[in-house]
Amino acid sequence: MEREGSFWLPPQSSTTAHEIDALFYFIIIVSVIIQIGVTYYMVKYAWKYRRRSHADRPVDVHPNKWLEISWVVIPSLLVFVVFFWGFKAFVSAGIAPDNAYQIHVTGKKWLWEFEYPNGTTSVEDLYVPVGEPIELIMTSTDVLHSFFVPEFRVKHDAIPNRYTTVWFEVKEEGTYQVLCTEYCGTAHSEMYAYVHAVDRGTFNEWLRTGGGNDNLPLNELGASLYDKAGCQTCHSVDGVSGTGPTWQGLWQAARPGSEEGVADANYIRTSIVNPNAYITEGYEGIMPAYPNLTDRDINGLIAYIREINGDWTAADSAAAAAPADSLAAPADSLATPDAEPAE
Ligand code: HEC
Ligand SMILES: [Cu+2]
Repeated sequence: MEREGSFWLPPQSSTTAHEIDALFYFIIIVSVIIQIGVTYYMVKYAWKYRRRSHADRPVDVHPNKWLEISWVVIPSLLVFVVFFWGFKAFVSAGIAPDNAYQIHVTGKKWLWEFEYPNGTTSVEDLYVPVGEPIELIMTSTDVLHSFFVPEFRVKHDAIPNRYTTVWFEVKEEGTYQVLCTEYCGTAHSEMYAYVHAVDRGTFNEWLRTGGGNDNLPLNELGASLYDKAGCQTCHSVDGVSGTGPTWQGLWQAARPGSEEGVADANYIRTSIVNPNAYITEGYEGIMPAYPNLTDRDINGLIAYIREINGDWTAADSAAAAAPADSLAAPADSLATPDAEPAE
């Protein structure tokens, strides 16, 4: 699985990358040749016709017809070549094959969310089968973002209230970085994700298990969501406050205005499903809502917050690891799946 880039460009990991690169190199090489030629004659004539004495007079210049025709015709031809070649590459990179597998992509401040045809969702991890065309149907919930995978030579804006599409076919299994290339605010530079190109079997299994999270104990599910759902861009677990408050010391901390006056399971649940219900003192209400998190996901996040605050024991893990229908482990402290958040 060798992936080599060139001096300028990362490896060509999608089936259309070579077309874009060939055009890029063509333009670079032609430009360099023209640049050298122009600079050479510029310097040469600047020297040759430099001012030598006050008495100098310009000489008559007789235009050379063929020379003049050539520097009109050759550059024009080059422009046409670049146009038609570029147009062809643009069209083939822009129009997905009919059999492409479609995945919905949502950009939001500041994470990428992916939704698969069977309802599985994931954040920051885009799993795709290798060797099959994948079409992304993209939009944004807030501002302009831009989905960029350098190794695929794929880059396209995700725009609010509108769908845009890109497609690619990954050539080799592996993990490829996604960046946001539209300056979109505070955590723009951290708005990345990964494309995991895996074989069909692994992909099907990943899809079937809802992103591989179905059989994790709640606290581990929470830990994985902390990363995957993008909570870590704003919340630390080590006491450092970021865009949002740290989760260290959160469990059972005083939260005046909430139902019980402390950060319990209900408070945390409400903070996630309806971020503006309570605004933590000293912070702005900029946390996005997470409509795609399931009840089990939320229970997992609560379990994880309890764990990092030393309130999660092995017994809780055992109870939580039990079959999915005995979900909400200790009934008194974990939100039950159908409990409505207190408003
Ligand atoms: C864009 C930044 C951002 C992201 C991403 C984010 N949050 Fe928040 N979160 C905040 C801010 C800011 C606050 C404080 C203001 C408020 O209460 O809405 C907050 C508050 C909270 C609180 C209450 C904390 C307290 O000390 O009272 C919880 C719980 C919480 N977030 C959970 C989550 C979870 C779980 C995720 C991931 C699924 C998440 N947040 C993702 C910004 C974010
Ligand atoms: Cu962005």
